[in-house]
Amino acid sequence: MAKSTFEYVKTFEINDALLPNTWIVIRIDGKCFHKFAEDHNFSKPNDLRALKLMNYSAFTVFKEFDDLLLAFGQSDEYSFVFKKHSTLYKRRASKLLTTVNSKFSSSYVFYWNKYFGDQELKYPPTFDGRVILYPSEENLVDYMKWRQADVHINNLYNTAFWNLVLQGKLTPSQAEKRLCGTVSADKNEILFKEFNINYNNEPAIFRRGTLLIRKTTANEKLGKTTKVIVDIHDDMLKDKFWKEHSVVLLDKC
Ligand code: DGT
Ligand code: MG
Ligand code: MG
Ligand code: MG
Ligand code: MG
Repeated sequence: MAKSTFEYVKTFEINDALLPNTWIVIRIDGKCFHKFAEDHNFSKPNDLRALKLMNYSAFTVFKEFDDLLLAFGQSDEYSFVFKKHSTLYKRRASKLLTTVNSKFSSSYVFYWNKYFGDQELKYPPTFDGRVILYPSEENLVDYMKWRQADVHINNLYNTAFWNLVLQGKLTPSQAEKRLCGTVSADKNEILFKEFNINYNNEPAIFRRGTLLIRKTTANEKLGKTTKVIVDIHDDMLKDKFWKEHSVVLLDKC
């Protein structure tokens, strides 16, 4: 077909192909989820329905793209890591980011009722997104550790804070003052001494977030191996974890 005289406008499009040979991380995060959580009666400090909906939405994304190595979620955010040699969408940043975000966001709405039952979804949620490239294994592992350390810091604080408010009957500002300047050990002690809570016994999904990976399992009936997506809540801050999982997680196979 002959080109139209208008077609030159296509040359205005920017080439946003990402650097080859680097791990592509896409992180999405709920917009104003402080308010969204209030508006939808999320329980405090953690709402299991909300976490499970995030995980299922991420699973929906993970299932769609074989080039996804792993995904990690906590609170209102999810990180998706593509294999370093992925050529999906010619590594175009906007195409990757918008497709992942769109699939995740629509899944969050589509599966809302599956997890929230009678709790009405009052308005469409928004997620922002960004793309980050990591050139070395060390950088990628540190990224994962950074996000998991964030879960730990926030969850320990929030668990102490909401126990002080809900069980301890402090006002939010009194609880804030009480926790001001405390280190992890202090918060653990408050939880243990005042509320009889051993923080280490809190559910791992709250303390560590959720990691989605592909696990190879032997299917004896079919006589072959199949890959299934599993969610785990392991401690990624320990180097042992990376030694055990490096083949799968860093795509060394
Ligand atoms: P942003 O991301 O800058 O638009 O603002 P936010 O408000 O989304 O802030 P962000 O992403 O730093 O923090 C996540 C918020 O989501 C946090 O303020 C509390 C809320 N949130 C997430 N998960 C839960 C939950 O399970 N229960 C409750 N009550 N709130 C949650
Ligand atoms: Mg934010
Ligand atoms: Mg947010
Ligand atoms: Mg967030
Ligand atoms: Mg099209």
